[in-house]
Amino acid sequence: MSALTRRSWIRLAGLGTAAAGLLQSKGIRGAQEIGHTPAMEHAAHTMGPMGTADLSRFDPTRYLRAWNFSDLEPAQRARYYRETPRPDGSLLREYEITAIDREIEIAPGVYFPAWTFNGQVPGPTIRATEGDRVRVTFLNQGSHPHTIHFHGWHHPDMDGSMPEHQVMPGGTFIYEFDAEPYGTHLYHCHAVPLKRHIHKGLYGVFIVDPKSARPAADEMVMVMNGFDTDFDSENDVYAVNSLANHYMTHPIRVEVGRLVRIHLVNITEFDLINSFHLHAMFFDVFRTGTRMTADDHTDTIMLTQGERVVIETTFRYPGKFMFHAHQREFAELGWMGLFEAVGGRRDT
Ligand SMILES: [Cu+2]
Repeated sequence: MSALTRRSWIRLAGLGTAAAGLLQSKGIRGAQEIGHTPAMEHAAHTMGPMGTADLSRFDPTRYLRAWNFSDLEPAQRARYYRETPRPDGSLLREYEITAIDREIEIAPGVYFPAWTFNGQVPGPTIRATEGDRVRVTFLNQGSHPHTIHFHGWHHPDMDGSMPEHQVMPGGTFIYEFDAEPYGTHLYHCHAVPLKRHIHKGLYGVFIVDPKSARPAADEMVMVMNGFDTDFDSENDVYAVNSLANHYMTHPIRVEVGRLVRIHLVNITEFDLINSFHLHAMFFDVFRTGTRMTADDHTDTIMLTQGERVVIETTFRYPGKFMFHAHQREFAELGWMGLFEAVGGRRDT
C-alpha cells in the first residue's frame, strides 16, 4: 500500500484534515498561537464529524499518569497489584496480567482487532524501584500462545523468549526477578512471529526508579505506536498511547514552572524509527533512563524500535504547545498532540 493510499485512507476516516491544517498553520503563526488561528477553527470544524472515541474502556489521558494500576479503585486495584515490604526495606510487587483478544478503538470509529494485556493497549505500566522484587502472574486467555518478555536483568528462564517459554491459551506462568537496572524499559510478548505479536498490541512500559529518587516531577508515559489495519505490513494509523490525535482534542495539562518528566517508548512495528518533536521548547534526554546525567539537550529525538528515553523539561510560558512525530506522514496519520501549560506569567 503506497503512502498516498494510506493518506487517502485516513482522509476517508476523517483524521487527516485537522492534522494537515495544523501543520500548515504552525509555519505561519507559531505554535503558541495555533489555538486562535482560523486554521484551527477550520480544523476543529472538520474534526466535528469524526465524533469521539469511547473513553470508558481506555482513556489515554488516564493511561498517561497511571502505573501499578493506580487508575483503579482500591478494591479493584488489589486484584491486580499488591506490594509487600521486605526485611531489607525493598518491596515485593505482585501483578496479575492477562492476555485477552479485544477490539480496541484507535481513532474515533476506527477499530483494530487487538491482542491485549488486561484489555488495553499499551498494557498496564509496571513500576518498581531498583532492588524491588517483581512477581508477575501471567494468564493467557487469548487465542494464541503468548509470553511476557521483560527488558532488564533476569535469569534466562524468566526471559519469555524461547519456544519452551510459550504460554499456551489457557495456561499460566509466573515471571519473577529483581527490578534492575533503573531506567525506562518495556515488556512485550515474544511469541513468534514476533512482529505480529507485538504489533497486535501485546506491549507495555516497565519503569524502574533509581534508589535515590529523581527530582519530583509531573510524570507521564508516552508509547509511540502504530496500527496496520489492513495487515499489509504498513501502519495506517499512528499515535502516542494508541488513540490517534487524542491529545489534540484532549491537551495534556501541565503547570508552568513545574518539572515535567516523560517516559517515552517507541514500540512501533514496520517502521524502523519514530520520533518526538516538541514545539517552542527544548528538553533534556536521558537515554534509556539509566543515568542521572542528561545525554542531550534538544527539541527532537529519534528512537528506533524498542528504544526509549526519559525526557525532562519545564514549561516557561502558558499556552498550547504542539508535539508530534517529526516524520510528517506519521503526524498526519494521527501522531500529534498538544500540551496546555497553565499558570505562570504571560510575558513572552
Ligand atoms: Cu503473543
